[in-house]
Amino acid sequence: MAVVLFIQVTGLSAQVAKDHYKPTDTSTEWFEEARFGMFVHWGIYSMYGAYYEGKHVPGIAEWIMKRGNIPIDVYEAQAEKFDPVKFEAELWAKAARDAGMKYLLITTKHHDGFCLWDSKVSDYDVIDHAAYGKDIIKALHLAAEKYGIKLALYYSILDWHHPDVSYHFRKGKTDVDFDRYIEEYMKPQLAELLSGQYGEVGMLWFDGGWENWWTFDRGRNIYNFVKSISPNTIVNDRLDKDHSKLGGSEIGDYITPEQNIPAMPTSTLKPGDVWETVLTMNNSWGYSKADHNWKSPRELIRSLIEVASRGGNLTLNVGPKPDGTFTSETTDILNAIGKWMKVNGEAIHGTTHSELGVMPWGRLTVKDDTKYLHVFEWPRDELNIRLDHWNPRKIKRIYALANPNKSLDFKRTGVEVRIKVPQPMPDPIASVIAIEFGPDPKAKPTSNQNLDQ
Ligand code: FHN
Repeated sequence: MAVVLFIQVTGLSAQVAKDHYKPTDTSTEWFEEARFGMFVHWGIYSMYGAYYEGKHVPGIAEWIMKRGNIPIDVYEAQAEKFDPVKFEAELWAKAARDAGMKYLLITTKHHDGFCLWDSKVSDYDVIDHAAYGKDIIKALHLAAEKYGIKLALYYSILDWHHPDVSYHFRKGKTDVDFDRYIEEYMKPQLAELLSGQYGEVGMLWFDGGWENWWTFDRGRNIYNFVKSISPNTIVNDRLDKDHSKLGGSEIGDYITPEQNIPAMPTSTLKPGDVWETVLTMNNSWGYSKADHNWKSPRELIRSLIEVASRGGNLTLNVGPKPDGTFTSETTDILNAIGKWMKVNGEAIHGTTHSELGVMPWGRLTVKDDTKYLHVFEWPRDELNIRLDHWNPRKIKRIYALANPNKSLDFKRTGVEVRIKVPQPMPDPIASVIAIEFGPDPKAKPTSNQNLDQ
């Protein structure tokens, strides 16, 4: 994608084309280093659990207000009862940390408009409106800090509750003003979230810009506003009117494919672009009593590997129950991923894609002078790999992450390396073999280097 910037030069417009997605200078280093994070969808919709008036409302559960046509006053009355007595921010942060996740992205305000922090420009929040009366974002900020993970905040552009933009629910209301919502509500709320009371917010994740009133200029205006308050906060690509073509957004610091792992490269997505796949554990983002379609740890761990091998992040969703606890399925999945990450996390964090691409036996990631071979199909005897880009003569050592002290025997024939693998496969989901190279691993072999051994 070509981002086109117009720069005023002595009164004349000079056009500068950038051929890289990232349009700002904001560093995304921590985010790329992280590679894995937790998304949390939690709010009043969690209380319904996809049921309204005793009936199941199909579709993603956080949309129940819209899908179930729940009137604003009924939803408000439900919100008054929000009292997650078992919520412990530290348990969430610890669960994320133990699963190998490096950031926690929470819905401060989803499409229903209810705010999980103490907003001064709204009474429709967890302090003023709900039984709970405590600032959830503050608790998560402190817990995230304690467990060494970054706090990231989701904010919905559209709002089914605010009088100026909730026309779906306030039929016939004509005195609406979209810019009033932006200037007098959205911006002050963002300023609250970025004021420092929740620490330095790692990233802001906008969503819901598909309604007609949202425009490219309004998106750019919000982007600049965020950067003017918190220049280090990275911002996703959804402030642009149309972010649906991956890498096609002209506003934002990173790309957010949803429920899919994009091919790499494509005409708009290139190695070096910063992107994140957001993925649910079952079908719904918010808690649903009806959704039992849980993905297996195997599928999710392999998705994490797939994403990392293409140079992206995985942000895996959790939909907590209304009392503030995770479902047992969620906890089991997080524990299984954590177990795998404890052994293999170094092959995910801080890695990037490998130019070698997809292997018949699995995937690859790269960090500094080490190549990580994520093996799905474990061979009976030897694992073969062609090192077209790196010099096999520079290999220092090969070992399995499950047993890093034991070096594995290997043979080199030309650019092909045959690694003798231990039996049985250390982890049937994916086992990682590290090939450690000496300095300058890409240097071409010299004429007197015999590659066969
Ligand atoms: O409508 C939302 C949905 O509820 C959920 O928040 C996801 C998360 O990426 N985003 C929107 C759909 O694109």
